[in-house]
Amino acid sequence: MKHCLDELAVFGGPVAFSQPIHVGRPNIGNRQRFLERMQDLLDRRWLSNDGPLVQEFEHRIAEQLQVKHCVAMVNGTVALQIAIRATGMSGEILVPSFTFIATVHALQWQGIVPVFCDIDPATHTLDVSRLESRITQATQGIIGVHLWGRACDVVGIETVAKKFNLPVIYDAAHAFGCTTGGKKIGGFGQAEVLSFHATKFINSFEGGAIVTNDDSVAQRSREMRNFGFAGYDNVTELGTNGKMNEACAAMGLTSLESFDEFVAVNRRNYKHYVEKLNSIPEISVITYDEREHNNFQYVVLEVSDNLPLSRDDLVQLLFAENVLARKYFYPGCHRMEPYKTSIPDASRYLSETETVCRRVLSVPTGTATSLDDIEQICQLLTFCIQHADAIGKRLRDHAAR
Ligand code: T4K
Repeated sequence: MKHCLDELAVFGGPVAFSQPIHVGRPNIGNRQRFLERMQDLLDRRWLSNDGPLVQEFEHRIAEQLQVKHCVAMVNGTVALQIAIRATGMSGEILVPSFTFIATVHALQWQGIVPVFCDIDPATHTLDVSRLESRITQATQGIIGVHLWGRACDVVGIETVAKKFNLPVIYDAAHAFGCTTGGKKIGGFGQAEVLSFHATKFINSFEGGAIVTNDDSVAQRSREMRNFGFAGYDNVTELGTNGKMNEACAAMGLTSLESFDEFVAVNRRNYKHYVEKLNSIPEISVITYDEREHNNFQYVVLEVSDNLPLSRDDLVQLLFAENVLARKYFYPGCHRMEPYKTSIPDASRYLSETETVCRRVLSVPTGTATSLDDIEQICQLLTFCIQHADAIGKRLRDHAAR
């Protein structure tokens, strides 16, 4: 608890946390179960290439999401690249700029031109009312991103897609276990793509998956992840190595067994942040629709522009205290290379993206973050906001020296 400005670490006071408190600290499930699975896979001497644990992982995910097919992948980025090819996307594809860079790189990596569309500032996902105005003769598809696990306007997107006969893929890297309109995310569009990276609430160290109800997309994805092999000695098209290995599947399966516990902890943490911060008008915590299933994987704050302290000042203050809050997804993909150079005028039509990028702040959560940690983080934020004028002035004096 800080009582005066001199006690802030940024001004030489004691650091609030002796160890860094990260956003994205992995959730670890039952160690014993994981180690048993590792022993089994070593005994079996089947380490990769569509092994039994990968098949079981795929089966569990398809069952949980009520989709016909799940094709496990080495990571979410390669899963996106393969989904884009397997659905026949080319030319120009509409995509939000307010997403993790992997969504857009997955297109560019294959020579596809991303065309950025602005977001709705209330949902942080594609603004469907602006989608049509970005469509041209060259448009070949749409990628929506269910950011923070909050679904895009799937109905609106599908309506536009139908009108222009465009395939749709959803980047559901954040949305495992979430619903929209009571329906599980996973079965929308031609395919949806999941990530099981270490920082995701269900993790397989590194991992991802394509989930789809389309038999042909599933079949092509399966072959493409295995160099294009359609059987021994028979390659039918361009493929890559996108296979998940057995150790990752062992972690994924173990992690899945703790699904309910991880969601409960995330939910508890999220509620605690809301309770502690809701009296501060300059900070709002993004909301989750209580009628839906949410995984609460991200706790995202929006810092008001009407504050003498900017979001970046708060990040500086928190980092000094060993709270490694993140500015996901600042500055927007359009302000990063190669898009900054190839689409230099993008900010002209991405005003909401730019505003949201300036405000967002992801704070630590997950099973490695205790309620006590959250209490202290909220106290720090509250202290900083209460003394925003004086802290802002002193930060700028320091910077000017
Ligand atoms: N689409 C979207 C919308 C995504 O958000 C992502 C990934 C993808 C697609 C692609 O999926 P993958 O190909 O990754 O499966 C992290 C993750 O690496 C990335 O998976 C995630 N999104 C993104 C939002 O966050 P960075 O560059 O911020 O990660 P990094 O290394 O800074 O780690 C984040 C924090 O987690 C650090 O403070 C340290 C902590 N950490 C991390 C790891 C790996 C740990 O404590 N232990 C660990 O093992 O991207």
